[in-house]
Amino acid sequence: MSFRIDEIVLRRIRMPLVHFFETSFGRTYERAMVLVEVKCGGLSGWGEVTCGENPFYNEEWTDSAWLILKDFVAPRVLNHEFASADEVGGRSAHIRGHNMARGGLEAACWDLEARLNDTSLWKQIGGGARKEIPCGVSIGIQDTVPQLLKKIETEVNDGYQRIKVKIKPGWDVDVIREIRAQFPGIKLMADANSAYTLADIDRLKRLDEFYLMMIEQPLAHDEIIDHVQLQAALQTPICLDECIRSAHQAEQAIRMKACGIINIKLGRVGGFAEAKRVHDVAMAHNVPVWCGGMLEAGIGRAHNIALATLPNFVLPGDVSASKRYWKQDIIRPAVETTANGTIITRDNPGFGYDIDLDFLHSITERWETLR
Ligand code: OSB
Ligand code: MG
Repeated sequence: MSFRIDEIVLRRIRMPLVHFFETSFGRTYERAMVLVEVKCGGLSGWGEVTCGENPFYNEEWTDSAWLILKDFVAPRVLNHEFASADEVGGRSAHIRGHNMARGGLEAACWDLEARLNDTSLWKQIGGGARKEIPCGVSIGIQDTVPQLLKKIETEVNDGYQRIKVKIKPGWDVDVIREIRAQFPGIKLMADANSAYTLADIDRLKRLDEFYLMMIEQPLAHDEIIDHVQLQAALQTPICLDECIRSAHQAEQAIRMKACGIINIKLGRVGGFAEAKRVHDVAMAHNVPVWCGGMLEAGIGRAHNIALATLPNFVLPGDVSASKRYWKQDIIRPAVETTANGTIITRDNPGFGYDIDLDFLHSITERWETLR
């Protein structure tokens, strides 16, 4: 259904994590996020900008996203007639980078369009290949190996279908060996967030011994070609995360054999339209995909659930229960998993959950209405 955005509300919220999250690029204790509300007539669509608080995962951070949206994206989309949400990304495609800021607004428009059609977001994007999403967890670097083993045990007992651990030089081969000794049968993978170079090729080859499902983004965030060389030397499939910001890059990486698996993050590729194109390219080449996470609050989490109903999301993703991240989430009910490590999709309009507006107000530090 066509629509015109007459108002955009940006909100900056702050939420402490129940446990710090550490990757090769740093430790996060608290998230600061921008929420995007797009209004049309009496209805609102909601999106969440998924970037970090600092430009270490990619070039974006919370406050850059605010400025990009306010100064460069909002003026291009306000009062513009859209035939469908599919067209929204194109209005800001001339912006270099900043996909997560652009994607937060784009995703809000898909939610709005679903609500205008009185349908669920997963139907609106053409998903629905499964009613239950297979879930994995991403476990950060811990202070000690016993602490990590304890966390893995908790998540395995909760039913999660695969365990991902973060690695970096000095927290890799020996740690994975200890995990495998205690959990020989679990589906296990490692995510390096670009912490290695080709000079580490021998060290990375030692990981082959532990039959990991995949190793995620071992080399530089913008380096597809080096991954080709590494993949040729490894038995373990490489999964690209940071490197894949568009369907074009996905096609190149697959054609060059830089990876065997792709992690799709809604924000990293600039929204649902491009995420679907990445999904389609991978599927056409028999490359499985899974849904990545960025420590999302409820709105981003619900969007990821919708995305993961597309047919080629055949591997467990980093989409897990709200309570692993938050004492209280901004949506009701909170996202929960089944004993089998799945999330059951909801049929309610839009992203399918209610926003706890009172709680949202209490954690909003700044808001601005754009017309
Ligand atoms: O590389 O997948 C990543 C979190 C922040 C930044 C990058 C990544 C991650 C995660 C966490 O792995 C996934 C999640 O639980 O949301
Ligand atoms: Mg990753």
